[in-house]
Amino acid sequence: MPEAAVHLGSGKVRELYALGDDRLLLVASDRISTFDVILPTEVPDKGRVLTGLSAFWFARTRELVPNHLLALRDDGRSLECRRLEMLPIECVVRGYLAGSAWRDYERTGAVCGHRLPAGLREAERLRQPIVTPATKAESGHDENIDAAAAAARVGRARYEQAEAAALRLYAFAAAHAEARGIILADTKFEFGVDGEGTLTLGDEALTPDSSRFWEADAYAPGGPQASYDKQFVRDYCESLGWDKTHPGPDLPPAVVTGTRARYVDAFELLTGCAFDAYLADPQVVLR
Ligand code: Q0N
Repeated sequence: MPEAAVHLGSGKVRELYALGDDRLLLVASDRISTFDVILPTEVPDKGRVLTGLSAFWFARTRELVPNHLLALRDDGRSLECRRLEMLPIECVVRGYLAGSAWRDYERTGAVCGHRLPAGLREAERLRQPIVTPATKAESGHDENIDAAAAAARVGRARYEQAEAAALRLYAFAAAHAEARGIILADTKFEFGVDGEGTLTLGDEALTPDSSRFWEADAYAPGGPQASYDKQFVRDYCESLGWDKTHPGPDLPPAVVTGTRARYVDAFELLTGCAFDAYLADPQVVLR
């Protein structure tokens, strides 16, 4: 008899279940957040797009960095994973100066201890990608920390190993995306350690919820960039003058349809698979 999945917790858009003692099930919903608020309207198939993308990247980077993926379920939105001991840090890799990194740079000229050249503009490409660790806040916002603070949390050798793994993953994925017209501006990785002590990539990876994707053709440094996936939602919310506190606004059908189409576009460009083919048989992204 198959063992029951025991619900362990909810993220903003994902659910986590235990499958026995040593496996987990990560289930991605169709919920969408903007300005850190979950909206009342879902985007159909968003969870399948994110799960398919994660599975695609896990399959293609397993020789670069071991990861927790065991199986992609046929519902297209659930990943069976190896249970790890997660490190209490996030590793963000940034190839471009956006978000909190831009704000920190403007204020201090540095990001998480990386001193950057003077005169950079918002969204400018960095000469070398940097790793900017952060603490995982239980509630509220993650806090940027420097490499020394990250090393104090996980040990210096482990941090250096995670930093190097994160840079390898970013270099591979950013080159793949750039060749397909998408800029991978930055992305967040979460690593754990398996029973043998091997550093292992966990969580979701290289999805629009854990990354900034920009359309290469529209890239114009010197200000904020349109988000490949969520820009219709942000523009609509801004047009309402909503104060960005809970609860967020309902989305009109045209915004939902347009946003779903953007997620599907990103999926098809990055994986090279038709999304209909993924719905018919999710395993297509693993081949
Ligand atoms: C784990 N989180 C934070 C689901 C993801 N392979 C693993 N082994 C042990 N623990 C975890 C994983 C993974 N992945 C990761 N929590 C537990 C991210 N969550 C947030 C909620 O949705």
